[in-house]
Amino acid sequence: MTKTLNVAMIGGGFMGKAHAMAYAAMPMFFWPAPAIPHRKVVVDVTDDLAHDARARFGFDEASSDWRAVIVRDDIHVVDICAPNNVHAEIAIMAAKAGKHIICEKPLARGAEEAKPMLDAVQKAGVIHMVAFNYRRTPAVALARKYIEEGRIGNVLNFRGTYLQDWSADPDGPLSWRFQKKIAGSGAIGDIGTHVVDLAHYLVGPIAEVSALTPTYVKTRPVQAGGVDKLGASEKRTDSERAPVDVDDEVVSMLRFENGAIGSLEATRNAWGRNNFISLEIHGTEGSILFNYERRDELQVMFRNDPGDARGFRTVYTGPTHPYGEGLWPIPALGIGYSETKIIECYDFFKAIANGKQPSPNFADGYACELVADALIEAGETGQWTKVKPQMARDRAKVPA
Ligand code: SOE
Repeated sequence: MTKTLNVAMIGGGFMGKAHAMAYAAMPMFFWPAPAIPHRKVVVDVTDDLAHDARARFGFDEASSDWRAVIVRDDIHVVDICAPNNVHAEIAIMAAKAGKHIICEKPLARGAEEAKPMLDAVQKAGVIHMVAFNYRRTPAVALARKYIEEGRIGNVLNFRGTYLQDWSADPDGPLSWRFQKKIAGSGAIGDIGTHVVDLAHYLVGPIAEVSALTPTYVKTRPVQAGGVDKLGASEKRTDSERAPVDVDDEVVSMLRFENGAIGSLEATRNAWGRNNFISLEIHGTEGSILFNYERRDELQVMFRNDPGDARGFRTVYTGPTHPYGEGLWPIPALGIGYSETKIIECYDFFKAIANGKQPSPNFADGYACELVADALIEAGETGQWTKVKPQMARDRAKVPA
């Protein structure tokens, strides 16, 4: 019989919504499910918020005391959907209590904080995952399949961008995402690490970076309460302003360990861009393009295509592509953000059922933190900066 695993979810905001929905929907898509997630306890910062989240997201219980919840014998999985500054404390305590852990990205506020998290999960022998969901878009998984099969030859160049505009308005509130002590960094950690994860997934480890990391909006209106408010819809012109101490944008050149080169750009200040994750990968035998705003589609061009049909063509992902067995029966019915989270949940529960680490796990999350640290340093010094070499060693310790 399929096993049921009780989940304690810490954080009932935007990400809590995405994860709760995935717990409910995963067995509906992937059946037989590797294990059934049971929404047992949701934790938020106040009892009121926790009770709201329980009613809305379908959990049995609500709590405002995560420490008491994560050590309970009836909890099997701890899901960290809280801001970055509490990831480490929760993950380390959950690992010591022997719980499997899924943690929202970025793993931590930097490599120094991520390393003890990695050590704790490895010591405890629990299953761990970092929620870099975009690699779970079927078209991105298809890009990886093509690359692994050698369909575009050796990768020469990777171009990755993540552009949004929710922070372009200077009167948008000073959410925790603009505060170094909570977030660790700005666009680099919040969305740049998604691109770093995609670069690692599709090309391989990044060895060295350059970076420009400006802060355009130096102060923002102080926000009432700790709730994560994104965007101009929440703008305030009447409240006191406080400093922003993180980057608004990163523009970087990359050198990969395997000799490929590339570039990475991330900003939340690009008017007109909503969730524009674009990838362009050139190899010796072809090229691949992906744009998350058209996420059912992968554009491909192979060198050996007939001369009179040269050019990019569009492959619509569907049942014959990665994860197609569980998703929709006809291509182009529509893959959304929700589907990426459902697939993430499926892979995580499969990893628990099989006792085999998924990817990206905490070692991969730590590797992204090492790159994020290098981007910050390169932005400060103006110098090409090597990614700290622990990366290769620690990645090697964890089974793929
Ligand atoms: C805000 O930039 C944000 O919510 C990110 O934190 C998420 O990782 C991204 O998927 C959507 O935008």
